[in-house]
Parts: sequence; C-alpha cells; structure tokens
Amino acid sequence: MLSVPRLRYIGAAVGVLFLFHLLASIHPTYRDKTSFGLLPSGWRDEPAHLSSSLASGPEAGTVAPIPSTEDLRAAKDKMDNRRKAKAVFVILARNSDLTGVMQSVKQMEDRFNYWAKYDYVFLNDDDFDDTFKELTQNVIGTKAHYGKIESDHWHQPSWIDEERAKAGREEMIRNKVIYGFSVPYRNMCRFNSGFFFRHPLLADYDYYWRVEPDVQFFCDIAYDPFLTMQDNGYKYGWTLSLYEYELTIPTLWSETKKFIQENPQYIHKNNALSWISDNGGESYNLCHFWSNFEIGDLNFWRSDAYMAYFNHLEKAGGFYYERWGDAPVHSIAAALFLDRNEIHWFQDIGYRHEPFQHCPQGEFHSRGKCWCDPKDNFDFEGYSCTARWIDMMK
Ligand SMILES: Nc1nc2c(ncn2[C@@H]2O[C@H](COP(=O)(O)OP(=O)(O)OP(=O)(O)O)[C@@H](O)[C@H]2O)c(=O)[nH]1
Ligand SMILES: [Mg+2]
Repeated sequence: MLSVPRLRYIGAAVGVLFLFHLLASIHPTYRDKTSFGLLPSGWRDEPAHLSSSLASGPEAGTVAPIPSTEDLRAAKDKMDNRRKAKAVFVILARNSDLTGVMQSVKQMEDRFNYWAKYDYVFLNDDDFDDTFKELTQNVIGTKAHYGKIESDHWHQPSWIDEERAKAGREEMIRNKVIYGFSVPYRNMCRFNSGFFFRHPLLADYDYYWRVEPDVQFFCDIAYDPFLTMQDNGYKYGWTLSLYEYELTIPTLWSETKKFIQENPQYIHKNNALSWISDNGGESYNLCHFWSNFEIGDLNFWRSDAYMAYFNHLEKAGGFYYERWGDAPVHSIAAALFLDRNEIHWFQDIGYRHEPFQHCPQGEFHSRGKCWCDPKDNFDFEGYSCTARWIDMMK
C-alpha cells in the first residue's frame, strides 16, 4: 500500500502535469513556445486541434477533450492570453432593471465568464446611474462599458403617423396583445432590430451574446461559444424557438415578400425558408428564434442584405403601426439570407427566460452539470418550433 505522503506526491505531480497539459491546449504563447512530449502526438503537430479544446462545442467531434470546470477554475488566472474572439456581452437595460441584470450577469460570470473573460456593453436610452454601474461592475470580473443610445435610434420617428400608430395600439389593447399599449416596448423592438449593432461601443467587435435581465443559465460552459461561432463560420446562434403572436405582425410577411421580389439576390440558395414557411414562402408559419438569447455575428446585421431588409421594414412603419418584434425580424432575415448551416442551435446551453426554458438533454445535461430538470424542457412542446428545425436539418 502507498503511504499517504507518497499518494500526496503522486497527486501533486499528476495535478502539475494536467495543468501543463491544459495550458498547452489553451494558451497560444505557451503552446507555441513549448514542445515537451506531454501532448498527445496529434495535438503536437496540429495546432488547430489544440485550440479546438476550447473553441468547439460538445457537438463538434473534437479531438481534444473539453476541460472540466475544475480544470478551468484552477487555470483561470493563466488564461489571459488565450485565443479569443472579438466578442462581447450586450445587455439593453433600464436603471430599474438592476436586480434582474445582476441575476443574469452573476450567473454568466459563474458559469462561463470567470475563465472566458469577455467584456460587457450595457446600453440604455437614458444615462445609467452610478448605482447601476457600481453594482453591475462589482459582479463582473472584466470590463463593463455603459452607453447611451442616441435619440434617433430609440424614439418613434417623426414621420410616423401618430394617429395611425395610436389607433394600432388601441386595437391591440382591445385584443389584449401583450405590450400592445406600449410605445417604449416598440422602441426596444425597433432598436434591437436595426440599431444595436451600430452603437459605437460595439464598433470594434465581431460577435455578441445578448443577455436580458432575469434569465437563468443552468449549465457550466467549458468551451468558448464565440470561438465556436467564429471557427465554424456560424452567423446566428439560438437556444429556444417558438411561434409568434400573429396579431403583432399582420403585415410583416407581406412586406418581406415585397422585399424579396425587389431583392432576390439576397436570398441564400441553402436558406431555411422551409422552417419559416410551410408553403414555399406564400405565408409565414410564425416560427422564430427567441431573441432574448442570441449569440450572433454583428457583421451579419451590418451586411447589405440585412440593412436593406431593415430599411425596407422601417419605411413600412410596422414597428409602430403594428408591434413587430425583433425576434421574428431577426429570424426571418437569418432564415432567408444565411446558409441554414450558418445557424447554430446551442442545445448544450441551458437557459430560461420566463416562461420557457431549454434544459439540455442526456449527455449535454451531465456534461454541463446543469441544474434544470431535463423533463422541464420546452423544445418538444406544441408551441415550440425546435422539432421542425431538427427535422429540416436532418
Ligand atoms: N433601456 C431600456 N431598455 C428596455 C426598455 N424596454 C425594454 N428594455 C430592455 O429590452 C430587453 C427586452 O425587454 P423585456 O421587457 O425583457 O421584453 P420581453 O423579453 O419581450 O418581455 P418580458 O421579459 O416578458 O417582460 C430587456 O433587456 C429590457 O431590459 C426601455 O424602455 N429602455
Ligand atoms: Mg425579457
């Protein structure tokens, strides 16, 4: 039998070896400058595989194992120079959203960002107050930037016919449409549809992860979803999908069809039209990605195709005459202008925004040490469009 001190010695040696191994897989400078024989031979010769240990999601069939949370916690201070994407968390919020924002951010930090170390951009139509800034920065281990949205990007444009907009709101109140009464809600939907990616604080970034107040992240994230996006050429990432409330978008699809007729060049030949239409584009089946969670490529929204589409919708006025949401707008654009293989379902990321949640299943659940009940999962409920997505991607 081994004596206790000897066991300790072996344990410490194994720990040190493992740390070397982990460092080699994630730290570019260290990796490039060392050539000791600890690494499996495939890793030594093929740098792409090294980075894949943190870049790839569990689905990608990686050569390198995904580090455990314990490994990441142990190595987190040595990862400052790891390969990262030009990426940032984006949170649109009011000062009054502070508690909900802290809940979301604290979970993001504890599940992922304590080692990944991406910055945050907070946006508001008003000035953030000192309490908001202090308390959010307190729970964030990286840098938080706080920006004000310029008035034109937020408020109802002066050329909108307010009488017509008011009549639209009143009809929605009669029909009990959620947020049907609200002009600020419409401002928010229009801003998220057409403006957030143009905010100066986002100018230097390529990727964003949209986070809202009061959401939950259920699982440890031991790889870098931003690098997954970048390395696989993904442009749009999502977790939950569902059907839109039709009364909020009576003319969104007819406007979209007009746009397509005028701009057929923007439609991708391997698009996901069959996910959003059951009749080849004649009508919209209301399926959309739930945009309160998005990991996306900012340059897709900045592209000619999307900007032309947004400008067309803006001119039609439906953000105010109706109540077009950024979720159907983003989803229709992604489905039409992207290759369907550029749209990625992050099925390993456990997430809840009231009243729906995606709880990862099977191996994804154990791997992420998720704390949600796998049976409490919206994906295959009647109101979800995720089963349709899976079918289309078969
Ligand atoms: N600065 C600012 N942010 C807003 C305003 N309205 C909404 N938001 C933010 O925009 C995002 C979406 O708004 P929510 O109220 O969460 O809308 P929702 O997700 O459709 O609905 P619930 O979460 O169910 O209320 C959140 O990040 C909010 O904090 C606003 O008037 N000003
Ligand atoms: Mg919300």
